[in-house]
Amino acid sequence: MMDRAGEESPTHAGQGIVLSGTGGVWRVRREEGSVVEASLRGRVKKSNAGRRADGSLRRDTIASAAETLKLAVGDRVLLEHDPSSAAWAIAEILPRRSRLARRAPGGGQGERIVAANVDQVVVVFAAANPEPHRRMLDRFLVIAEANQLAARVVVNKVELVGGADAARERWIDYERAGYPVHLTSAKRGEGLDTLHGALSGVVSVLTGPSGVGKSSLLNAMFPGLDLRVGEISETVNKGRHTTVGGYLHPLPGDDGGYVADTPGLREIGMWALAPESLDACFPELRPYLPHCRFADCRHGVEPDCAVRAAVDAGEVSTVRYESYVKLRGELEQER
Ligand SMILES: Nc1nc2c(ncn2[C@@H]2O[C@H](COP(=O)(O)OP(=O)(O)OP(=O)(O)O)[C@@H](O)[C@H]2O)c(=O)[nH]1
Ligand SMILES: [Mg+2]
Ligand SMILES: [Zn+2]
Repeated sequence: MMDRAGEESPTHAGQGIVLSGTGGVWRVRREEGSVVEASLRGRVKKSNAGRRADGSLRRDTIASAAETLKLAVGDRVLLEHDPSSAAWAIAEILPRRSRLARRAPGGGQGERIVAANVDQVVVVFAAANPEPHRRMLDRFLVIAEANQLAARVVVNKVELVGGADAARERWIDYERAGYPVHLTSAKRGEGLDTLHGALSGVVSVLTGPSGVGKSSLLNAMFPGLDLRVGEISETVNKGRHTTVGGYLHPLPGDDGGYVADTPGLREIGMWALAPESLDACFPELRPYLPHCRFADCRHGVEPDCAVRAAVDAGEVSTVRYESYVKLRGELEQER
């Protein structure tokens, strides 16, 4: 496009989805499938850079540096292309339909957005090597619930504990709580068809501790992704993550399917989740909540607690209930 001075000006170049980036250059997948590197238009590095000499605000600084940090993988953006410099720019971030956020590392206040426009969270653990950590699984599920995202559980490496049937009983609490549970072996190629089906056509965040086989599962289901797989002895013992940074992968041969393979999240905070909101983050407790004697029941020592009664009657898993009590205590301490 030519403007009056005969110079080419940036043209609108459709929508894209952010695949990766760290604040400077973002890799954006355009609608027809090509991937371009784009900068956020008008990104300002200094706080006073947004004003002209006469003091008026420059239009191109609407996106401030702080907003830049909020751009996340999965964001849908409007692109511009400058034909003279061949540069791509992100002109606008489209409204998000959902997001997965967690607290910033190091216990800071700022929330960190792991991914935007997410349909579901897939929490991956290993049946063994590394040993599964149930309390950590419960935390991942609470984070999904607190973000109002559907969640499913994958238990990988089942061949190490005698196969899927032998492993199933240990995870029955999660099925009873309403979460789909996939028992898989990336190594043996077991349970992958159903999981593949669950990932098709939607945006998923795959998360879980380091070394459980997240990248291995994705490689096994989607040949062509070629994700890096780490040696367990290295990654687990030294605490190094094989997967670096968040990255959204378009699923090969699957139109509309994306998976964010996030590095094993070490610090999983609850980002100031109000203690009373924890109730609703345990789906199996929901039917009992209206029946406690006190509306603000903490389901601990209170009399006539319907939740405790359900635990005593074997209707709610004792282990999950204990997780609830522990997390509730932590949230109340943070307050
Ligand atoms: N026995 C067995 N080993 C597996 C299986 N899946 C993966 N592994 C091994 O587990 C180790 C870790 O696998 P990765 O796929 O790198 O694990 P990850 O979850 O992506 O780890 P991070 O990227 O560090 O978060 C590798 O040595 C894999 O070969 C499985 O089904 N059975
Ligand atoms: Mg990985
Ligand atoms: Zn109660």
